[in-house]
Amino acid sequence: MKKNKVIILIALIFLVIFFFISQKNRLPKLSLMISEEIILENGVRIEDQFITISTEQIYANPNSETFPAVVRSSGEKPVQTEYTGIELKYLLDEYGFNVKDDNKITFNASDGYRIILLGEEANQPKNVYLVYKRDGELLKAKSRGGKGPYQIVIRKDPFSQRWIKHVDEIIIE
Ligand SMILES: Nc1nc2c(c(=O)[nH]1)N[C@H]1C(S)=C(S)[C@@H](COP(=O)(O)O)O[C@H]1N2
Ligand SMILES: [Mo]
Repeated sequence: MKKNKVIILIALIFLVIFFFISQKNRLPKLSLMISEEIILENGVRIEDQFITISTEQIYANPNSETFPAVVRSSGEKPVQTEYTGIELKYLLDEYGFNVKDDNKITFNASDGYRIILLGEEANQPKNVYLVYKRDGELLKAKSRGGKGPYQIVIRKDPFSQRWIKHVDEIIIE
């Protein structure tokens, strides 16, 4: 009888440990919020559309590209690197949203950082990307000391203030 209780207790402890480890390794999802009345290609009309995109969907995105960039981190020398990501306008397009020049795009990060771009900037060819890899390695989440799992890279913007890290929400108005 007593032995059984001990076994159950040990199993429970393992379960709790396993639960916490799996929670810690879970990557944040990306939310897309389209807060404008839009009409999809199939004629469906939606208001305040809310879409959640999983990490798996981002990593497997067929529109992924790898491109070179120079990173200027504060207090360090510029570093030549390579990013892999999806051009923002193509990503939004996949979810039925065609960026217009006068759209306002707000990016929110898990640490409270926020930047706002105009649709115009996102529409410039090969300019605004949602990246998930740097030099071939997946960007780590903030909880694991990384800059990801997603970061916005604005190639035409040489200063990285607007290269928002840990993006978890994109709002289009
Ligand atoms: N989420 C988030 N992104 C951010 C910041 C921040 O504080 N939080 N700082 C910005 C600023 S001011 C700079 S200079 C760069 C710094 O990035 P790095 O030093 O990690 O390369 O990230 C930009 N993106
Ligand atoms: Mo900065």
